[in-house]
Amino acid sequence: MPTDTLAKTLCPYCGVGCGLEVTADARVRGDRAHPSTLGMVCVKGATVLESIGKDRLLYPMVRARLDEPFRQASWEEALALVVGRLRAASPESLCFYGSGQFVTEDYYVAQKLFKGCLGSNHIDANSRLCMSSAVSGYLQSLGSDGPPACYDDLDLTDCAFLVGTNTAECHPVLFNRLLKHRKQDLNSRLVVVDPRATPTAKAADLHLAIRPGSDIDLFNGIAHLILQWDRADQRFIGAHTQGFAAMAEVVRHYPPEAVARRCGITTAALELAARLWVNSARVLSLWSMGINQSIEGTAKVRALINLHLLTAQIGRPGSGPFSLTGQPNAMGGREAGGLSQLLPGYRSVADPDHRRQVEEHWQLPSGSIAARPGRTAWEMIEALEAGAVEVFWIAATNPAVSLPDLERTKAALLRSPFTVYQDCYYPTETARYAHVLLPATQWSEKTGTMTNSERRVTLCPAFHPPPGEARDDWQIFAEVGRRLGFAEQFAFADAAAVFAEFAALTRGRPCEMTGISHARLEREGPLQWPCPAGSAGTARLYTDWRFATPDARARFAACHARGLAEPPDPEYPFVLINGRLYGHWHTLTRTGRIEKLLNLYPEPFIEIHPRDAGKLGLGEGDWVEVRSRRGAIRLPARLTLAVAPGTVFVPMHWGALWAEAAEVNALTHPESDPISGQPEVKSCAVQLSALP
Ligand SMILES: Nc1nc2c(c(=O)[nH]1)N[C@H]1C(S)=C(S)[C@@H](COP(=O)(O)OP(=O)(O)OC[C@H]3O[C@@H](n4cnc5c(=O)[nH]c(N)nc54)[C@H](O)[C@@H]3O)O[C@H]1N2
Ligand SMILES: Nc1nc2c(c(=O)[nH]1)N[C@H]1C(S)=C(S)[C@@H](COP(=O)(O)OP(=O)(O)OC[C@H]3O[C@@H](n4cnc5c(=O)[nH]c(N)nc54)[C@H](O)[C@@H]3O)O[C@H]1N2
Ligand code: SF4
Ligand SMILES: [Mo]
Repeated sequence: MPTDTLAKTLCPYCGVGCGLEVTADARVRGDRAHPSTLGMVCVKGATVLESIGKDRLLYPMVRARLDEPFRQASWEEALALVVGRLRAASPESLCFYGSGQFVTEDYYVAQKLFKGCLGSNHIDANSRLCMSSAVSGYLQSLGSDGPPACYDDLDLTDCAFLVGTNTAECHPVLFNRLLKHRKQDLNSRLVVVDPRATPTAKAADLHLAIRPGSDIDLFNGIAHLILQWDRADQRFIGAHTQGFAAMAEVVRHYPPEAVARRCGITTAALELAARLWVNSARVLSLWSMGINQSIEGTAKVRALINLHLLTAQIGRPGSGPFSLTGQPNAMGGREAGGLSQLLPGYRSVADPDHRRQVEEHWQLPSGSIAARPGRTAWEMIEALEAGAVEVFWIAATNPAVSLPDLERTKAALLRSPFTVYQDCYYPTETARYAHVLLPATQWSEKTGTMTNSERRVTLCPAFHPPPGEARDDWQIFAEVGRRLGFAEQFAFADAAAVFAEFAALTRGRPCEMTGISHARLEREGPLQWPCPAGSAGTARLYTDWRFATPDARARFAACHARGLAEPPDPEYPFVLINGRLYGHWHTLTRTGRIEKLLNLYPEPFIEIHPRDAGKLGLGEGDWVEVRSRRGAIRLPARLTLAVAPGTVFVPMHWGALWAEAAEVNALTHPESDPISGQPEVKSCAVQLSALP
């Protein structure tokens, strides 16, 4: 370690998971020794320290009613209040909503408390809005969750196929790595599938600007051509897959002309994409929210994996399906069982053997864990509406900005008889809906592990003292557990002990981490799972083409395209899509407090095609009212060819604290994928009108 280094850690923003070094004089630089990112960082990682000390929630606060002001309380008083409410409530009436910004230790202790000790599976996370469709897509197609590829594959691929990901802005370090590879290997190609000409799309060899929601048409159309050209790998298909015939029957109905028409692209572009796929020795597909956030997100993921299975583009260097994880530790969340249908170690609550294994590990009586998957994030909102919730505990997420249909969401939050909100900052939009605020430490103040998109686990040590009376999230859950009478279950000495107990529960599972401990991570640096004891970690999954299904065969999916849940119509003629900007993070709790980043992006806006703007009489900078069936917002117009006529784009970042009437989720709807439970927050139908 360089002598001026105070700590080595991981960037707490996106799922790239860049290794960082923090210096004694509070500078941040890339950690060249971190195997995932070799010293690279983007502007968010480089400036993260500037947000850590600002506007912190320093002590617990309580109030009896939402229309009263908060008053400062001691931890003793706040915890007694929370524990009393938990004791009085039935498991069915408890809901916990957490986050991919927890460390794995937070996640694990929360699962133990809720699913184990309190007997409630109603514990979900914002990953439901994020990676949930990738989880179910991997599970159904490959037999288990877990991205099969690794970052080295970015340097080895002949064709990177980027779908519904604005990698240049959202996973910038990986994008730069792809660009560097393309410079060095002049034969490698970059294909981008995105309705909007994002900075990612602008760098592509081929940009397919498909209509929002037409991804399955595209994937099935490519599969159709692969079969028509007789370019499927029949040996691989025969030996390692199931379900080929049913898939082939479906894609028969996706001839190029019809597909091109539905996607709004030319047949030539479609054929070129298919040719690039079949003529490249190694194809790597990367995807993110343009795929997952959809009522058919699971099917989108699976239709994309179909292409890999058709051509044996998996389990080999430079190839494979590769979901780009959103949050820094959404991966760790999945490992620790952080969705309402999961248990730690990639187990599911619906499986009696899995429940028994976890109950034994937790030393809880058989039957402690409920057999039914709990509520998803949106189902918790519906439960609030139905008056079925006694305690709603929210931590490390800001649902009063990030959940869909905000008017409904906020009305539901107002109905909660008792909401606990555990965050680092104050104010946030969600604090308005809380009865109890619990101050949490954040990155740099607590020790824990995070897993990045390539399954690599990094230790993030505490190197700042906690501000005020803030406590680590897992410590708060453990203290509540002890007060509820589970002294033995929550007797952890430190975060390393939490990790050790969790890792032991992954033995023999796809995400095995029994070879990983805090001590080893500190000594040897980050490690990639599966990593059984004695292992040096694993770069790629399925290299022997044995998949995680009972018969070791991967599954083709036979799925027709459904399209958008809310397509445009004469009354709401525009499709609104939304997403992220390079310098901002989600609901601005950190980046809104960093001057440099605010100056880069001072205010929200709406992108409109000049032809649409002309029809509406709008010029650059003119104010527009954007209205959906659920709400309306007001934004200045940006005229650009980046969106097609009929489509508009709005960034997701600005909540009520940061701009007036600019919340994109005032417009979105909660229609969700029936398999993954992931809402289609990516798009909805809107009407536009010029404001005076
Ligand atoms: N700068 C920055 N980086 C981040 C984050 C951040 O807040 N700021 N957040 C992190 C998190 S949690 C996440 S989940 C990721 C998200 O990373 P991305 O998914 O890359 O980000 P988004 O901008 O939400 O959406 C990606 C793209 O989907 C496109 N899209 C919309 N509809 C469709 C469609 O029907 N089909 C296709 N193919 N594309 C469509 C949009 O035009 C957009 O360009 O970013 C992570 N990284
Ligand atoms: N329309 C639309 N809506 C979306 C999306 C979209 O693309 N479009 N994307 C969705 C996706 S992919 C995501 S991931 C969500 C993100 O949405 P949110 O999860 O609401 O976003 P954040 O602003 O990251 O909120 C994280 C909160 O956790 C706090 N925090 C940070 N670290 C810690 C910690 O260690 N402990 C505790 N207790 N608190 C901490 C921060 O202060 C902040 O308040 O938004 C979703 N909503
Ligand atoms: S690419 Fe992601 S992980 Fe890396 S520095 Fe930027 S925000 Fe942090
Ligand atoms: Mo996300």
